[in-house]
Amino acid sequence: MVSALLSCSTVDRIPAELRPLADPAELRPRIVHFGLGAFHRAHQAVYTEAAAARTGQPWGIVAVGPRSAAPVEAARAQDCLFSVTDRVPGAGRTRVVGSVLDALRMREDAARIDELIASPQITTITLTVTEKGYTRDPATGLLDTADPDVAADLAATAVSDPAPMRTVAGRLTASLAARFRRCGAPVNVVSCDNAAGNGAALAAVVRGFAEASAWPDRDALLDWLAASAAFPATVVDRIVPASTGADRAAAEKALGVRDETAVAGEPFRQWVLEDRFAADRPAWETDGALVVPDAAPYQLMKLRLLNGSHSLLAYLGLAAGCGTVAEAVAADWGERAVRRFTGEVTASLPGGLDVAGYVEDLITRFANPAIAHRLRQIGSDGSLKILQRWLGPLRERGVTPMLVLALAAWVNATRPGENGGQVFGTADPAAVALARCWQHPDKVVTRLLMTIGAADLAEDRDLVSSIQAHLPALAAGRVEL
Ligand code: CS2
Repeated sequence: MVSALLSCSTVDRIPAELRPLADPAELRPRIVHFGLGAFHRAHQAVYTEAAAARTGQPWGIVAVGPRSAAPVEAARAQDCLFSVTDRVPGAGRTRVVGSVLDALRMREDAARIDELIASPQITTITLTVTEKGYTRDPATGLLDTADPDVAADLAATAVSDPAPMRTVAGRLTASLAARFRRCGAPVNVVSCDNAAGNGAALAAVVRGFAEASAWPDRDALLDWLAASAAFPATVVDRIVPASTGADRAAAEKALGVRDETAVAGEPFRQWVLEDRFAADRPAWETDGALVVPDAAPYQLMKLRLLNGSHSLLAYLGLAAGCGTVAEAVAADWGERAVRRFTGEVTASLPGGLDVAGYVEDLITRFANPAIAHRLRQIGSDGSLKILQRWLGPLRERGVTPMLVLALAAWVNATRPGENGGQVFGTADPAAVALARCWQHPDKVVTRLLMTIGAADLAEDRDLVSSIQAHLPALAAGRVEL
């Protein structure tokens, strides 16, 4: 028999202790979130629900799906209720989260998003749109006005009744402009993506869009943004692989109702936020978030150690035929690779951090056998991720052996595969340009580095030849440390 779908009308069928901490009927839309993925559900939605339950304040989220309709429709079919399972070896704990109140499509529901963001009842906007969602020029880190979608959105600002925006930069800035015009109330705009200086990066993208827009009031808008919109830096951390049928089946077993939007992740979670807010926000710290004067040391540690090692394991592991992070870290080279890599990268981190403890925890987290985190997922969008994860330490502290091996492993994974894709099935917004670099195998390293906006490194002959030297072994599936 097919069980009923999780929704407000079936939630009382699930065991009482697995029901939402805060009753969605008591919550109000006060946050707009861009990016309706598994990570948001298992991270900010969990913290926000706990903060609402602990303080009695009605913090609810309206989540916006920037691209495909499917996640939005799946969420709405369940009144946006979803379950989160904490995965530990041999056990798991599932419960339903009720902080997401509605889900909208960025293009089709543009008017509603505008209306929400323009209203003073929304005080906070959060984002998990991944690196590519920022539409930045990799070489400058600023808004890529040459991107065809950004250019189309900018052109739309000249029209009095603009077509719905295609990019998050366009929608967010246009909705902030509506807020400025209609109520002018201060607002927090909180990037929750993996990038160094993510708050400042997002602020630059929004300002860049406003500056390049055709809005007659853009100068006043820029002044308002500077005075009334806060863009704190944050560090978000929780390993949450893309959900699978097995995750949904496990959720159904625990709940007794079907949850097509179930997510599962490791029990560990962390959220560090720079204490830079212009308006009300949930008391996320009641659920363990850290609100600190300077998030940069935490950001660098997480990006360079955790995400840096993740990408390293992804490209080495894919070359060696591994499927998941747990498999890669268990390979005879896996743990050694993480230890050497983090050992080298530590020199690029600020002092006073417990790096040794962090690395030990990292190895345990990566090895969690209850989490099947696909290397193909982590290896996707590498042209953007490695800029954040590897190139900072390389530029600041110089070339080290593991950074060279890491880059070689990424180069190896950009090889064109069958059906126009990449050889290991990873996806990348620059896949076509990366594949083109392989038309000249003797120059491939230089061309790839140029393509990702790292012209300075492409000119470093020693670096290029050291990377090149690793390629035959990697192409043959050997990881040589
Ligand atoms: C991963 C991250 O997919 C990836 O590139 O490195 O999603 C990672 O799992 C999270 O940042 C952990 O907090």
